[in-house]
Amino acid sequence: MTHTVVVPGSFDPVTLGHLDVIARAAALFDEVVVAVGVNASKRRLFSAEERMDLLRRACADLPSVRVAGFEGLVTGFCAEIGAQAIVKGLRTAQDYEYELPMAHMNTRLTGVTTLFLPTSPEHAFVSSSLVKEVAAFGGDTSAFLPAFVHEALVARLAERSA
Ligand code: COD
Repeated sequence: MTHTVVVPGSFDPVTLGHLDVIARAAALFDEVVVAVGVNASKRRLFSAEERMDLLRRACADLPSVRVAGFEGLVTGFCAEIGAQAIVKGLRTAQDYEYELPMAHMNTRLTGVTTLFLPTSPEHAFVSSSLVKEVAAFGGDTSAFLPAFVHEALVARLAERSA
């Protein structure tokens, strides 16, 4: 039996913290589908296509990882592709408190199980939103992102402020 897991997120943009979780999931399961939430009502810095493109480049050296977009509930996407589990990264106790009710709800909805992987300590404070905030005020975020994502972020923020 092939074990397929879904790593869902906004990935606006993908960080080294996300990639750490994706790579560790890839080492544990046959197939990892990185699922990018395409929620039209939410304002994002990067479009869904851009976020998926950056993720594909970032995961190019992980052959068992593929990137897809999903709309609606993550449970619906898992059922559609036959995934056995959802994998989430846990950075802090707040992440756990936020994620646990979602994990229970998702199991209640379709039976899908959520697995939590603790973040590597060096990435525990990294989030897309914090990285965007630091970059927007001119701080150096290159240590938290793949080089081409850092370039895309700096370019996008420059466009926005022009
Ligand atoms: N280290 C490790 N893990 C990290 C790091 C880091 N530095 N940064 C983020 N992560 C993990 C997060 O904990 C999360 O598990 C994942 O990476 C994605 O993070 P983000 O910030 O890109 O994505 P979110 O949290 O905005 O994604 C939200 C979803 C799209 C997954 C969620 O809203 C969702 O499932 N939406 C669909 C509707 C749905 O099904 N809702 C649930 C109802 S119960």
